[in-house]
Amino acid sequence: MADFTKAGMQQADRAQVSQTIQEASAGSKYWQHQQQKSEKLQQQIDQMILKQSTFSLEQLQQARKLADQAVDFWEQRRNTDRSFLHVDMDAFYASVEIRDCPELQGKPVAVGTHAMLATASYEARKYGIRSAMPGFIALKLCPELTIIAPNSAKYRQVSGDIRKIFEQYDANCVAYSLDEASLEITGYLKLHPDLNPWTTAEQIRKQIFDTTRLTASVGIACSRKLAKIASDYNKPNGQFQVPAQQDEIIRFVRALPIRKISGIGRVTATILQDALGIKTVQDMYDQRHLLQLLFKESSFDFFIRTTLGISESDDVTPRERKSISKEHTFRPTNDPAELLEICSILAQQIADILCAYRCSAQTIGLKLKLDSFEIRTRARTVYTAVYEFEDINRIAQQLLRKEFPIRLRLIGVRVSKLQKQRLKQTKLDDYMILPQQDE
Ligand code: DCP
Ligand code: MG
Repeated sequence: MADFTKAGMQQADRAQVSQTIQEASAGSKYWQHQQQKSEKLQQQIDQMILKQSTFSLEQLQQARKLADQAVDFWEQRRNTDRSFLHVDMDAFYASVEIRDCPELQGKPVAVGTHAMLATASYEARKYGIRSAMPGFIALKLCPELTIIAPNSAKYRQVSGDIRKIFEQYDANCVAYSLDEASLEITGYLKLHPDLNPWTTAEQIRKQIFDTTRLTASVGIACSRKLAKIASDYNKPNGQFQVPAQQDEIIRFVRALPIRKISGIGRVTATILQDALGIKTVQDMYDQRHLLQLLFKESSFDFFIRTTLGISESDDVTPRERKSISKEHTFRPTNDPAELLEICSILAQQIADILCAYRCSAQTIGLKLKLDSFEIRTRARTVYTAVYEFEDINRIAQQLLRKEFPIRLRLIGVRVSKLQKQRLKQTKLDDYMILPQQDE
């Protein structure tokens, strides 16, 4: 199902896009499996509805009291003194390609392959085309679409250039991918009293454009998470500020559909909506007593903080990441070339993230979902941590080749044992494989 909450997708004809995808995704096993999955989810929802009907008035009142105490607890810890910008390039790969080939200006353009698109220009999004969609389906939605093969080296060059700009504002800026970073500008603003968060965002966007001829969108807020959400508000080529005041923050978050909150995925959203009627963050706040009764403490706490727009922490040392993974679901195939291609696109995505994080990985793993839905994992640990696309791809493809012949519907690539340094791989390392434990 296409994700119409993505920027630029609002104009697409939903019914027609869904129909085209369904027709092209023929293969009843997929739908059968979706069906089973939703039956299980439905049971969970039914149980929750049943449980709700057993609560006494006293229990509900007590739960409301506890929920309000949690609200007070977090309100006392609210901090609106810090300023964050979340910068995200617009239709990144596609914009780079259009910049370098002006005939494409104003035309629907996607970057990727027959098997999978990495992204699409805003022009292409009007047709419902988006990242992770197979190129052949995109061409059905829009036959005049131009699909360009990814040029990773170019995107990294731009990523390095914008990174240098970000570091002028925050030496500890956090990059989440090649095109997206979070900056704390609290310190910068103290040194530049003539600027404010809004004008600083304008200045950064101008600097990015002058350096790269590309546009970016910026979210401005007093927490990283709010800034990220805000970065999507005036996309493309815009900026949006959540004022650093308690009432404004609450107004902003309460209006959001719960799916816009990072940490609330499809399953949680379905449960909240179907069992509790929660569609927006305001609904979540209104039902806080039920959330207190039905969910475990840590989830409840997360929901309460969400309704207040309060992050757990905005400090730079986020929980050290243990692994990075990317996966892709597709129409089942046993075509070795197609499987190797998908594997290689995922290896590229992982390499890009490692590049943004400036780290390397010692273990490279594969997750394979067979046509039968059986899941297999394979992994390999090498002596010297790797980070280049070529190295990750070679190891991932070796693992995949060993499984041939195989008919798959999903491939995932996962790297773990992350290291904070990047040492050049030597040829010798290929032969120095550490004893293997499948993770
Ligand atoms: N990307 C990818 N595969 C995905 C998602 C993204 O290869 N499933 C790549 C291509 C994108 C880049 O990462 O250009 C940045 O991802 P974004 O989610 O920021 O998407 P865009 O920058 O393309 O579009 P937007 O304007 O919505 O930010
Ligand atoms: Mg982007």
